[in-house]
Amino acid sequence: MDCRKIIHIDMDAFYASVEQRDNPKLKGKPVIVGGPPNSRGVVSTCSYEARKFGVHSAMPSAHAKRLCPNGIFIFPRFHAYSEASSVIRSIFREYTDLVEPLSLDEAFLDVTFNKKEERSATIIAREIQRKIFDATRLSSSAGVSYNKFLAKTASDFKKPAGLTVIRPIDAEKFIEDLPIGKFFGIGKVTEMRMKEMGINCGRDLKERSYDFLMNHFGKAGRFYYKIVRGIDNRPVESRRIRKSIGKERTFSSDIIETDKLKGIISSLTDEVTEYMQHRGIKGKTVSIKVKYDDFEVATRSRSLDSYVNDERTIYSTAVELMDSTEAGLRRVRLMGVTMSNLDNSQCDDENQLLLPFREFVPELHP
Ligand code: TTP
Ligand code: MG
Repeated sequence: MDCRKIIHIDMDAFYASVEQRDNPKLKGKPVIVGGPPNSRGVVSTCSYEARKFGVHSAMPSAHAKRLCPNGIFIFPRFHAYSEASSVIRSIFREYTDLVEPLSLDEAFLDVTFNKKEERSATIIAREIQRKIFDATRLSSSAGVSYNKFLAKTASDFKKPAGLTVIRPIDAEKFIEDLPIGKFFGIGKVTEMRMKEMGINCGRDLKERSYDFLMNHFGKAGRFYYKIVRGIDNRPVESRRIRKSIGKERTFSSDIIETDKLKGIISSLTDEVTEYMQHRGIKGKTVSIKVKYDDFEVATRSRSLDSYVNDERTIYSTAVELMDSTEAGLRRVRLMGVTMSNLDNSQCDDENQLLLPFREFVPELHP
Protein backbone atom coordinates (compact mmCIF):
# COMPACT_ATOMS: atom_id res chain seq x y z
CA MET A 1 0.00 0.00 0.00
CA ASP A 2 2.57 2.49 1.04
CA CYS A 3 3.67 4.71 -0.43
CA ARG A 4 1.02 6.50 -2.46
CA LYS A 5 1.61 9.95 -3.90
CA ILE A 6 -1.35 12.18 -3.23
CA ILE A 7 -1.74 15.82 -4.15
CA HIS A 8 -4.42 18.12 -2.82
CA ILE A 9 -4.99 21.36 -4.69
CA ASP A 10 -7.11 24.15 -3.29
CA MET A 11 -7.69 27.50 -4.95
CA ASP A 12 -6.90 30.61 -2.92
CA ALA A 13 -9.89 32.73 -1.85
CA PHE A 14 -11.57 31.20 -4.85
CA TYR A 15 -14.76 33.20 -5.52
CA ALA A 16 -13.12 36.43 -4.41
CA SER A 17 -10.07 35.85 -6.62
CA VAL A 18 -12.29 35.24 -9.64
CA GLU A 19 -14.03 38.55 -8.90
CA GLN A 20 -10.73 40.39 -8.56
CA ARG A 21 -9.48 38.85 -11.77
CA ASP A 22 -12.58 39.84 -13.71
CA ASN A 23 -12.68 43.37 -12.34
CA PRO A 24 -9.20 44.83 -11.91
CA LYS A 25 -10.59 47.67 -9.78
CA LEU A 26 -11.09 45.10 -7.05
CA LYS A 27 -7.43 44.06 -6.93
CA GLY A 28 -5.84 44.70 -3.55
CA LYS A 29 -9.23 45.55 -2.04
CA PRO A 30 -11.30 43.83 0.64
CA VAL A 31 -13.77 41.92 -1.51
CA ILE A 32 -16.57 40.02 0.20
CA VAL A 33 -18.53 37.55 -1.91
CA GLY A 34 -21.94 36.60 -0.54
CA GLY A 35 -25.29 38.04 0.39
CA PRO A 36 -25.63 41.82 0.63
CA PRO A 37 -24.85 43.33 4.06
CA ASN A 38 -28.38 44.62 4.52
CA SER A 39 -29.82 41.13 4.03
CA ARG A 40 -29.72 38.02 6.15
CA GLY A 41 -27.26 36.44 3.77
CA VAL A 42 -23.87 35.08 4.69
CA VAL A 43 -20.34 35.47 3.40
CA SER A 44 -19.34 32.78 0.88
CA THR A 45 -15.73 33.86 1.00
CA CYS A 46 -13.64 37.00 0.97
CA SER A 47 -10.31 38.21 -0.33
CA TYR A 48 -7.23 38.03 1.85
CA GLU A 49 -7.43 41.81 2.26
CA ALA A 50 -10.84 41.36 3.93
CA ARG A 51 -9.64 38.46 6.08
CA LYS A 52 -7.34 40.86 7.91
CA PHE A 53 -10.48 42.41 9.39
CA GLY A 54 -11.66 39.05 10.69
CA VAL A 55 -14.19 38.40 7.94
CA HIS A 56 -14.61 34.73 6.99
CA SER A 57 -16.87 32.24 5.19
CA ALA A 58 -20.31 31.56 6.66
CA MET A 59 -20.33 34.75 8.73
CA PRO A 60 -23.52 36.85 8.41
CA SER A 61 -22.87 39.57 5.84
CA ALA A 62 -24.17 42.21 8.24
CA HIS A 63 -21.48 41.21 10.73
CA ALA A 64 -18.83 41.30 8.00
CA LYS A 65 -19.90 44.85 7.17
CA ARG A 66 -19.39 45.91 10.78
CA LEU A 67 -15.93 44.36 10.87
CA CYS A 68 -14.94 45.71 7.49
CA PRO A 69 -16.99 48.83 6.67
CA ASN A 70 -15.06 49.45 3.43
CA GLY A 71 -15.56 45.90 2.23
CA ILE A 72 -16.89 45.61 -1.32
CA PHE A 73 -19.80 43.17 -1.34
CA ILE A 74 -20.37 41.11 -4.46
CA PHE A 75 -23.16 38.68 -5.14
CA PRO A 76 -21.79 35.25 -6.22
CA ARG A 77 -21.54 34.54 -9.96
CA PHE A 78 -21.59 30.76 -9.93
CA HIS A 79 -21.21 30.35 -13.67
CA ALA A 80 -17.84 32.13 -13.53
CA TYR A 81 -16.68 29.88 -10.69
CA SER A 82 -17.80 26.68 -12.36
CA GLU A 83 -16.11 27.75 -15.57
CA ALA A 84 -12.81 28.17 -13.73
CA SER A 85 -13.49 24.88 -12.01
CA SER A 86 -13.78 23.01 -15.31
CA VAL A 87 -10.49 24.47 -16.45
CA ILE A 88 -8.63 23.30 -13.37
CA ARG A 89 -10.23 19.87 -13.54
CA SER A 90 -9.07 19.40 -17.09
CA ILE A 91 -5.54 20.32 -16.01
CA PHE A 92 -5.74 17.67 -13.28
CA ARG A 93 -6.79 15.09 -15.86
CA GLU A 94 -3.65 15.73 -17.91
CA TYR A 95 -1.90 13.90 -15.09
CA THR A 96 -4.37 11.33 -13.85
CA ASP A 97 -7.99 10.25 -14.01
CA LEU A 98 -7.88 9.54 -10.31
CA VAL A 99 -9.21 12.96 -9.42
CA GLU A 100 -11.63 13.42 -6.56
CA PRO A 101 -13.14 16.90 -6.43
CA LEU A 102 -14.37 17.98 -3.00
CA SER A 103 -15.91 21.20 -4.25
CA LEU A 104 -15.53 23.54 -7.21
CA ASP A 105 -12.15 24.72 -6.03
CA GLU A 106 -10.40 21.69 -4.58
CA ALA A 107 -9.53 18.13 -5.43
CA PHE A 108 -7.39 15.19 -4.50
CA LEU A 109 -5.22 13.57 -7.15
CA ASP A 110 -3.54 10.22 -6.83
CA VAL A 111 -0.44 10.54 -8.99
CA THR A 112 1.31 7.37 -7.83
CA PHE A 113 0.93 6.21 -11.42
CA ASN A 114 0.40 9.14 -13.75
CA LYS A 115 0.03 9.85 -17.42
CA LYS A 116 3.36 11.70 -17.62
CA GLU A 117 5.28 8.96 -15.82
CA GLU A 118 6.69 11.61 -13.54
CA ARG A 119 8.01 10.16 -10.31
CA SER A 120 8.01 13.32 -8.28
CA ALA A 121 4.61 14.40 -7.02
CA THR A 122 6.18 17.67 -5.95
CA ILE A 123 7.18 18.46 -9.52
CA ILE A 124 3.67 17.60 -10.69
CA ALA A 125 2.10 19.81 -8.03
CA ARG A 126 4.27 22.75 -8.97
CA GLU A 127 3.52 22.23 -12.65
CA ILE A 128 -0.20 22.09 -11.97
CA GLN A 129 -0.07 25.31 -9.97
CA ARG A 130 1.73 27.02 -12.83
CA LYS A 131 -0.66 25.69 -15.44
CA ILE A 132 -3.65 26.75 -13.40
CA PHE A 133 -2.22 30.22 -13.13
CA ASP A 134 -1.41 30.42 -16.83
CA ALA A 135 -4.87 29.25 -17.81
CA THR A 136 -6.98 31.12 -15.27
CA ARG A 137 -4.79 33.84 -13.70
CA LEU A 138 -5.80 32.40 -10.34
CA SER A 139 -3.50 31.15 -7.63
CA SER A 140 -3.78 27.87 -5.83
CA SER A 141 -2.12 26.07 -2.96
CA ALA A 142 -0.92 22.51 -3.05
CA GLY A 143 -0.20 19.81 -0.53
CA VAL A 144 1.77 16.69 -1.33
CA SER A 145 1.96 13.62 0.84
CA TYR A 146 1.27 9.91 1.04
CA ASN A 147 -2.37 10.09 2.11
CA LYS A 148 -5.41 12.32 1.81
CA PHE A 149 -5.39 13.62 5.34
CA LEU A 150 -1.81 14.81 5.12
CA ALA A 151 -2.13 16.17 1.58
CA LYS A 152 -5.17 18.20 2.53
CA THR A 153 -3.62 19.46 5.73
CA ALA A 154 -0.50 20.36 3.79
CA SER A 155 -2.31 22.41 1.15
CA ASP A 156 -3.84 24.51 3.89
CA PHE A 157 -0.55 25.00 5.68
CA LYS A 158 0.90 27.78 3.57
CA LYS A 159 -1.72 29.86 1.82
CA PRO A 160 -1.89 31.60 -0.62
CA ALA A 161 0.20 30.14 -3.44
CA GLY A 162 1.88 27.67 -1.12
CA LEU A 163 3.33 24.26 -1.79
CA THR A 164 3.86 22.04 1.23
CA VAL A 165 5.31 18.57 1.05
CA ILE A 166 5.03 16.15 3.93
CA ARG A 167 7.36 13.23 3.41
CA PRO A 168 6.84 10.06 5.43
CA ILE A 169 9.92 10.87 7.48
CA ASP A 170 8.58 14.33 8.36
CA ALA A 171 5.00 13.32 9.08
CA GLU A 172 5.30 12.47 12.74
CA LYS A 173 6.78 15.79 13.76
CA PHE A 174 4.50 17.73 11.43
CA ILE A 175 1.40 16.19 12.97
CA GLU A 176 2.65 16.54 16.53
CA ASP A 177 3.22 20.26 16.09
CA LEU A 178 -0.01 20.87 14.23
CA PRO A 179 -2.58 23.03 16.08
CA ILE A 180 -5.72 21.00 16.65
CA GLY A 181 -7.88 23.39 14.62
CA LYS A 182 -5.72 22.77 11.56
CA PHE A 183 -6.52 19.07 11.43
CA PHE A 184 -8.57 18.26 8.36
CA GLY A 185 -11.72 16.59 9.71
CA ILE A 186 -11.73 18.43 13.05
CA GLY A 187 -14.33 21.18 12.84
CA LYS A 188 -14.82 24.25 14.99
CA VAL A 189 -17.06 22.54 17.55
CA THR A 190 -14.73 19.57 18.05
CA GLU A 191 -11.78 21.93 18.21
CA MET A 192 -13.41 23.77 21.12
CA ARG A 193 -14.22 20.53 22.92
CA MET A 194 -10.70 19.26 22.48
CA LYS A 195 -9.22 22.50 23.75
CA GLU A 196 -11.38 22.23 26.85
CA MET A 197 -9.82 18.81 27.39
CA GLY A 198 -6.36 20.32 27.06
CA ILE A 199 -5.82 18.96 23.55
CA ASN A 200 -4.23 21.85 21.70
CA CYS A 201 -2.03 20.17 19.13
CA GLY A 202 -1.29 16.80 17.57
CA ARG A 203 1.06 15.86 20.36
CA ASP A 204 -1.71 16.26 22.96
CA LEU A 205 -4.14 14.28 20.84
CA LYS A 206 -1.67 11.45 20.42
CA GLU A 207 -1.32 11.10 24.17
CA ARG A 208 -5.01 10.20 24.52
CA SER A 209 -5.81 6.52 24.42
CA TYR A 210 -8.00 4.84 21.85
CA ASP A 211 -10.62 4.19 24.53
CA PHE A 212 -10.59 7.79 25.67
CA LEU A 213 -11.19 9.05 22.14
CA MET A 214 -13.91 6.49 21.46
CA ASN A 215 -15.66 7.37 24.72
CA HIS A 216 -15.65 11.08 24.05
CA PHE A 217 -16.07 11.25 20.31
CA GLY A 218 -17.67 7.96 19.32
CA LYS A 219 -16.85 6.74 15.85
CA ALA A 220 -15.01 9.94 15.02
CA GLY A 221 -12.65 9.10 17.88
CA ARG A 222 -11.31 6.19 15.88
CA PHE A 223 -10.70 8.51 12.97
CA TYR A 224 -8.77 10.96 15.20
CA TYR A 225 -6.75 8.12 16.69
CA LYS A 226 -5.65 7.09 13.22
CA ILE A 227 -4.97 10.43 11.59
CA VAL A 228 -2.85 11.65 14.47
CA ARG A 229 -0.63 8.66 13.73
CA GLY A 230 -0.55 9.59 10.05
CA ILE A 231 -2.75 6.63 9.11
CA ASP A 232 -5.36 7.27 6.43
CA ASN A 233 -5.95 4.59 3.84
CA ARG A 234 -8.95 6.18 2.15
CA PRO A 235 -8.50 5.91 -1.59
CA VAL A 236 -8.85 8.84 -3.95
CA GLU A 237 -12.26 8.15 -5.48
CA SER A 238 -12.94 9.69 -8.82
CA ARG A 239 -16.65 8.98 -8.67
CA ARG A 240 -18.00 10.05 -5.39
CA ILE A 241 -21.17 8.54 -4.12
CA ARG A 242 -23.42 11.11 -2.55
CA LYS A 243 -24.50 10.35 0.94
CA SER A 244 -27.30 12.85 1.20
CA ILE A 245 -29.33 15.30 -0.79
CA GLY A 246 -30.72 18.31 0.93
CA LYS A 247 -31.80 21.84 0.63
CA GLU A 248 -32.10 24.53 3.23
CA ARG A 249 -33.26 28.10 3.29
CA THR A 250 -32.74 31.10 5.55
CA PHE A 251 -35.82 33.33 5.60
CA SER A 252 -35.71 37.06 5.04
CA SER A 253 -37.63 37.41 8.31
CA ASP A 254 -38.30 34.88 11.06
CA ILE A 255 -41.43 32.77 10.68
CA ILE A 256 -43.74 31.54 13.42
CA GLU A 257 -46.90 30.61 11.50
CA THR A 258 -47.13 26.84 11.13
CA ASP A 259 -48.87 27.10 7.77
CA LYS A 260 -46.07 29.17 6.33
CA LEU A 261 -43.52 26.73 7.71
CA LYS A 262 -45.37 23.88 6.03
CA GLY A 263 -45.29 25.84 2.81
CA ILE A 264 -41.52 26.13 3.11
CA ILE A 265 -41.22 22.40 3.76
CA SER A 266 -43.29 21.80 0.69
CA SER A 267 -41.06 23.88 -1.54
CA LEU A 268 -37.85 22.42 -0.08
CA THR A 269 -39.25 18.92 -0.58
CA ASP A 270 -40.13 19.89 -4.10
CA GLU A 271 -36.55 20.82 -4.92
CA VAL A 272 -35.10 17.74 -3.25
CA THR A 273 -37.49 15.32 -4.94
CA GLU A 274 -37.08 16.93 -8.32
CA TYR A 275 -33.34 16.45 -8.02
CA MET A 276 -33.75 12.83 -6.95
CA GLN A 277 -36.34 11.93 -9.54
CA HIS A 278 -34.26 13.47 -12.26
CA ARG A 279 -31.40 11.13 -11.39
CA GLY A 280 -33.36 8.10 -10.35
CA ILE A 281 -32.11 8.30 -6.78
CA LYS A 282 -34.23 7.17 -3.85
CA GLY A 283 -33.63 7.50 -0.14
CA LYS A 284 -34.82 5.96 3.07
CA THR A 285 -34.16 8.57 5.72
CA VAL A 286 -35.88 11.94 5.92
CA SER A 287 -34.31 14.65 8.09
CA ILE A 288 -35.26 18.17 8.86
CA LYS A 289 -33.27 20.97 10.37
CA VAL A 290 -34.80 23.91 12.16
CA LYS A 291 -32.84 26.92 13.29
CA TYR A 292 -34.70 29.09 15.79
CA ASP A 293 -34.34 32.84 15.98
CA ASP A 294 -31.75 32.49 18.76
CA PHE A 295 -29.67 30.28 16.39
CA GLU A 296 -30.34 27.11 18.35
CA VAL A 297 -30.60 24.21 15.91
CA ALA A 298 -32.91 21.21 16.16
CA THR A 299 -32.68 18.22 13.82
CA ARG A 300 -35.04 15.27 13.51
CA SER A 301 -34.80 12.16 11.34
CA ARG A 302 -36.95 9.20 10.51
CA SER A 303 -36.13 6.13 8.46
CA LEU A 304 -38.89 4.72 6.30
CA ASP A 305 -39.50 1.09 5.43
CA SER A 306 -38.55 1.49 1.80
CA TYR A 307 -36.61 3.74 -0.57
CA VAL A 308 -38.68 6.66 -1.81
CA ASN A 309 -38.41 9.83 -3.83
CA ASP A 310 -42.02 10.91 -4.03
CA GLU A 311 -43.02 14.26 -2.76
CA ARG A 312 -46.05 13.21 -0.74
CA THR A 313 -44.27 10.70 1.45
CA ILE A 314 -41.30 12.93 2.04
CA TYR A 315 -43.44 15.99 2.68
CA SER A 316 -45.71 14.26 5.17
CA THR A 317 -42.79 12.72 7.03
CA ALA A 318 -40.99 16.07 7.13
CA VAL A 319 -44.10 17.79 8.51
CA GLU A 320 -44.46 15.15 11.22
CA LEU A 321 -40.83 15.68 12.10
CA MET A 322 -41.39 19.42 12.24
CA ASP A 323 -44.33 18.87 14.60
CA SER A 324 -41.96 17.22 17.03
CA THR A 325 -39.85 20.39 17.22
CA GLU A 326 -40.77 23.74 18.71
CA ALA A 327 -41.18 25.31 15.26
CA GLY A 328 -44.33 27.40 15.38
CA LEU A 329 -44.03 27.87 19.12
CA ARG A 330 -40.70 29.54 18.63
CA ARG A 331 -39.71 31.72 15.71
CA VAL A 332 -37.73 30.00 13.00
CA ARG A 333 -35.02 31.56 10.85
CA LEU A 334 -33.93 28.60 8.75
CA MET A 335 -35.34 25.30 7.71
CA GLY A 336 -33.85 22.38 5.79
CA VAL A 337 -35.01 19.05 4.38
CA THR A 338 -32.52 16.28 3.64
CA MET A 339 -32.77 12.74 2.32
CA SER A 340 -30.04 10.31 3.24
CA ASN A 341 -29.46 6.58 3.27
CA LEU A 342 -29.55 6.76 -0.50
CA ASP A 343 -29.84 4.08 -3.07
CA ASN A 344 -27.79 5.81 -5.72
CA SER A 345 -25.23 3.53 -7.21
CA GLN A 346 -25.48 5.14 -10.64
CA CYS A 347 -25.34 8.84 -9.99
CA ASP A 348 -23.25 11.43 -11.65
CA ASP A 349 -20.93 13.43 -9.45
CA GLU A 350 -20.02 16.24 -11.83
CA ASN A 351 -23.54 17.61 -11.78
CA GLN A 352 -23.93 17.19 -8.08
CA LEU A 353 -20.83 19.13 -7.27
CA LEU A 354 -22.01 22.12 -9.23
CA LEU A 355 -25.12 22.44 -7.12
CA PRO A 356 -24.82 24.67 -4.11
CA PHE A 357 -25.53 21.89 -1.66
CA ARG A 358 -22.46 22.74 0.29
CA GLU A 359 -23.87 22.07 3.74
CA PHE A 360 -24.54 18.52 2.69
CA VAL A 361 -21.12 17.51 1.45
CA PRO A 362 -20.65 14.05 2.95
CA GLU A 363 -18.61 13.87 6.08
CA LEU A 364 -15.08 12.76 5.57
CA HIS A 365 -14.96 10.42 8.50
CA PRO A 366 -14.53 6.89 7.17
P1 TTP B 1 -12.56 27.33 0.46
O1 TTP B 1 -11.50 26.63 -0.33
O2 TTP B 1 -12.89 26.81 1.81
O3 TTP B 1 -12.16 28.86 0.67
P2 TTP B 1 -11.45 29.86 -0.34
O4 TTP B 1 -10.99 29.20 -1.59
O5 TTP B 1 -12.35 31.03 -0.55
O6 TTP B 1 -10.23 30.38 0.50
P3 TTP B 1 -8.89 29.60 0.89
O7 TTP B 1 -7.79 30.40 0.26
O8 TTP B 1 -8.83 29.64 2.38
O9 TTP B 1 -9.00 28.22 0.33
O10 TTP B 1 -13.90 27.36 -0.35
C1 TTP B 1 -13.92 27.49 -1.76
C2 TTP B 1 -15.10 28.33 -2.21
O11 TTP B 1 -16.32 27.74 -1.76
C3 TTP B 1 -15.08 29.73 -1.65
O12 TTP B 1 -14.33 30.62 -2.47
C4 TTP B 1 -16.54 30.08 -1.57
C5 TTP B 1 -17.23 28.76 -1.38
N1 TTP B 1 -17.67 28.60 0.03
C6 TTP B 1 -18.96 28.95 0.40
O13 TTP B 1 -19.75 29.35 -0.46
N2 TTP B 1 -19.34 28.82 1.70
C7 TTP B 1 -18.49 28.38 2.69
O14 TTP B 1 -18.87 28.30 3.87
C8 TTP B 1 -17.14 28.03 2.31
C9 TTP B 1 -16.16 27.54 3.35
C10 TTP B 1 -16.79 28.15 0.98
MG1 MG C 1 -9.94 27.39 -1.51
